[in-house]
Amino acid sequence: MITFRWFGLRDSIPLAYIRQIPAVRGIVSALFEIPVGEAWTLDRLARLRAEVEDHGMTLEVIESVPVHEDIKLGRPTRDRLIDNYCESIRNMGRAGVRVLCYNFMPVFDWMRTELAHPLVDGSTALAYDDAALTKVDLSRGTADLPGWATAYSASELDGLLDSYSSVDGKKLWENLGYFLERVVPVAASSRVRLALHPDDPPWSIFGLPRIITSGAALERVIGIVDDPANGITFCAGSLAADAGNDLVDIIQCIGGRERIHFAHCRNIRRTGVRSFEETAHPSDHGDIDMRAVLTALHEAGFDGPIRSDHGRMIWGESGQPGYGLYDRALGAMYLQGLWEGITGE
Ligand code: DNO
Repeated sequence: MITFRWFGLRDSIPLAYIRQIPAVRGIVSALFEIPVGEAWTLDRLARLRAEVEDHGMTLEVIESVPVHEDIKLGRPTRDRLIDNYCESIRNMGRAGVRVLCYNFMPVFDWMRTELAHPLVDGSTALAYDDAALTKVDLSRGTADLPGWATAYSASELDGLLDSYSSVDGKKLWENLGYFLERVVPVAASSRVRLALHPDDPPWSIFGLPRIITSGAALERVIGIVDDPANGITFCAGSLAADAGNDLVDIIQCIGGRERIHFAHCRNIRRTGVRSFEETAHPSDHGDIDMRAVLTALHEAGFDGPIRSDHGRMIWGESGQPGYGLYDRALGAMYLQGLWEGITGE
């Protein structure tokens, strides 16, 4: 099913507009107002679901319940925070929302160095260049980071980065394992499928460890707790930023074991080593063969939610970087057309 991300009532794009994109029937959303670490209540989740259903669509995915840094750092407070996470999962199950997309990236979620990078057709898109990232000054906290959603002051950021000096990749894997061993059984009994999002971009930034960067890493994740509830989000654009990642191969391996629970399908063009620009969704605009991706997903038995991902800014639109209406709607239609051609549905 083709889905669309909606940032709740604070989103400048109303559900009524999303409903008018012919392909889209499912919504991907979250409770953005709940502080990280607190449990999500059934009441709030049920209200979100009702809001979506009132507009003739279904709430297919929660993206994301953020994982508190203390869990990633393995601090003693993690047990209480994991209990809260489990409570959010139980309430998702009770509210009838079946897929939870989350990530395990230290401090920063997705990262770009440009939010309005000009493309040849006159549109703008998000872009990343490792050389530019090394020039970003973190002494003012996150103030100089383009589009970064979670604001940290200089001292908060300093403290966090400092705490990670004792957490390398190995430790981060251990902490992920500790988390999964506790949340997966709860997800399984709540009939919620966990879908870990790969790191974006899939390499270390600012000296912080990043571990969910390749097919091998995703395979390792699903092996930590061998349960269908322990799955992944297949994010084409994130994984493709590293030319070493063979998307079809990854889908065949993870999808063949029925562990892909959600798919983000956007395109990118690699502009150098550790450097890329986001493009329009169709295959001939970037480095990703989208038909091959969707064919592999279908052949692996995937029939879960798919969403168009970051869109360019086109037709004079301004809005949240990557999350305007127009280009994501074009992407949704393209994905639906490909999917129909491949599956007949
Ligand atoms: C970026 C998104 C990510 C994603 C999280 C999942 O646009 O794909 O921010 O939502 O990493 O937890």
